Amino acid sequence: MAVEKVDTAGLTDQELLDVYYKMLLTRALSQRMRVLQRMGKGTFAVSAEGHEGAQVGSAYVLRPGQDWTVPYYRSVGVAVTVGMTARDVMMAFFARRDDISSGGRNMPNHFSHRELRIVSGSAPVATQVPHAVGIALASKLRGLDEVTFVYFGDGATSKGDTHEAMNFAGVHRLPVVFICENNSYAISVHISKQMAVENVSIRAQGYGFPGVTVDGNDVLAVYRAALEAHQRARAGEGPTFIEVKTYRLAPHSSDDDDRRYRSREEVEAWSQREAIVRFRALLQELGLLNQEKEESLNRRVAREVDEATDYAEQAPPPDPATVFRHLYAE
Ligand SMILES: Cc1ncc(C[n+]2csc(CCOP(=O)(O)OP(=O)(O)O)c2C)c(N)n1
Repeated sequence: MAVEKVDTAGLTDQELLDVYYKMLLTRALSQRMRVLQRMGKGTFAVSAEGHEGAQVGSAYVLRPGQDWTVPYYRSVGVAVTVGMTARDVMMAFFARRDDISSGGRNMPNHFSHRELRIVSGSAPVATQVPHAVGIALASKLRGLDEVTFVYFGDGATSKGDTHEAMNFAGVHRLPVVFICENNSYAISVHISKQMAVENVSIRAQGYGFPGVTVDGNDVLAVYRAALEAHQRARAGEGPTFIEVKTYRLAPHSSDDDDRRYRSREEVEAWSQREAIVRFRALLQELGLLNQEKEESLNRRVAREVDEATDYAEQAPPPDPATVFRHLYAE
């Protein structure tokens, strides 16, 4: 039965289902890469499991090809929301010649796409944050209607890069939105050892712009906060810092064993209230999702991930003769 009073943040029924589909695709791609890495078919995997609400909810605001997206290694959901395909993600995972992000040169999950204006980060944590601010400065100097969204984790806020970038963005009132996916851990280091504040968003005050904290497991709350920040940036009102509180359900990466520092009870408790579970319940309540629709969405996602995996697995690797390309002048 349809429910009238739920605030769906102005999204149409079709858009709500599209958000859900992108969350499912993010989950399935993340899981597949983890499994493939364990099978020895890939070098490294970073999962977005648990971060789907934070990533899809915020990136859904972006205008692909117009706004700039500066993701980090966990941003599978950001990449697919802005328009990268399952195939694009898998081609990078298998480090293939025709990988759109780097031609198989960079690590997996260093998303990059020229037409979609997704800008690759480097592996050192937080280096993408000043890059994003530089892009926003260029947009402002050119008088263009462009907004930059930059993504990073709570651990990245301990880096000087983040503070310098936020300060510069505040001084120049740049059209940039800082999105911090706070999952309480920087690999094994708990947030209580990173900061003495309850909400990292409070730090935005020190740089002269608003900081908000939202529940990252409520995808529509994230969308609303991102929309407001996007509108502020477009109106010339400067940056916003959005802290999205969430939890990663998988280890930090394929090189991590999270059983060493998190209890299974903690992981289980968060998995009960994670964004996909909550959004599914809401869509059911709204009468938009029944068992049949859910199964058909799951089949679509599985097909896409299977097809992308097969395609990328069979695609050729880069030609070894090009190994020095982009490193030295040729
Ligand atoms: C400068 C630097 N130091 C350390 C690392 C190793 N490293 C990679 S990710 C990471 C943790 C980052 O945690 P956070 O920013 O909270 O993001 P999360 O992975 O939890 O989403 C660390 C220490 C690195 N890549 N760069």
